[in-house]
Amino acid sequence: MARVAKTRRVSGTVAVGAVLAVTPACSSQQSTLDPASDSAGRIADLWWVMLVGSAVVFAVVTALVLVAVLRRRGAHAEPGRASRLGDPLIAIGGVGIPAVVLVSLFVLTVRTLPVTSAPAPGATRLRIEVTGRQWFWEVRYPGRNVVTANELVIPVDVPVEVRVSTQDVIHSFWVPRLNRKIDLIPGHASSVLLRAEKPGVYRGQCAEFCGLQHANMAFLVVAQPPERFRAWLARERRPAGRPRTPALERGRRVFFRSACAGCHRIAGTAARGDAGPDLTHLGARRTIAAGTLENTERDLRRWILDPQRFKPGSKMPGLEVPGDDLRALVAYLRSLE
Ligand code: HEC
Ligand SMILES: [Cu+2]
Repeated sequence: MARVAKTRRVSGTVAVGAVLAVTPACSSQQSTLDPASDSAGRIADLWWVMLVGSAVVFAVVTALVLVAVLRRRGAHAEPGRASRLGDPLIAIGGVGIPAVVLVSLFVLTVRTLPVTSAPAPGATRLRIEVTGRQWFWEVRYPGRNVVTANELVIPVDVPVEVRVSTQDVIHSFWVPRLNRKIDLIPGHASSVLLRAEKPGVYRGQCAEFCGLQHANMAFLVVAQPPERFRAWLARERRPAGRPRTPALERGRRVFFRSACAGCHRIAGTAARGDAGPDLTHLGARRTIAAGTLENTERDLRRWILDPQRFKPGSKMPGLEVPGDDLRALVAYLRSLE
């Protein structure tokens, strides 16, 4: 007896453990099941309705199959008897119920669509322009002279229009906790609405295969209280200042000597390259290379020496920068806040 009880308790613990192990995955930085906006909430609701509905349909069909198998056992079926459309069971189960299910899903979907669709032009006070590139996201705040990459900072509880376009192939902009996906189609601008209900960091991801490094084309949406957002915007508008120490000055010189300036822009300096992300405020970002690495001294060094190791096929070549120069270069980049 005691033994049985113990086994039950153990299997109960295993079941609870399994549920707990799965739950964090549903409340992560990037889960459609942990919505943080009205639009994403409605999408999640629709998903739950579909999940529960399909579970019920699956259970009923399985039960009917079992009944059919068990009832037929031993008896000889009369061929052709049960398959006429006039048979009420066929009419209800094969036509009536599917029609009700499909029409309900259609109505629910059509009612969810408007909540997730783009804002009317001019309906929001803030617009952000995002350009997809193989394999990073260029982010601009038009009229505010702010350019950054792979990180959108937005004010909490304010509707923001994200206008997307692409410079090369098709990409898709998707922040699962905030709204639907929106495709980036060459030669065509589209929009999606973001409105975060609470401050936080929401991870996004390219959701349309766009080449070798598609999987390493992530980004973050950082939602902040309005006054912090305004302070961020004010900092981002400022061009880079002059290096404050000789070590940083050395880093700046290494930057210009090592071909970096040909591909990267640092506002306030002669670096006006456009092949890679704008580095004017690199130090203020959380990640580098579209979420592939942390924005730390160690990862910056590893990235500059061998980008191809982390993102094979990336448009940034590996560059040989000797140890001391590299240290100065990384310190200079980190000072760009
Ligand atoms: C041929 C063009 C090219 C050159 C030269 C180049 N880069 Fe890059 N760089 C890129 C591209 C493209 C990316 C984006 C890679 C990606 O995420 O796929 C990038 C990304 C970066 C990033 C990450 C930025 C971010 O916000 O994600 C840093 C930092 C960087 N480069 C620094 C440098 C430095 C320092 C040098 C010079 C030693 C340099 N780059 C030279 C093209 C270049
Ligand atoms: Cu992609």
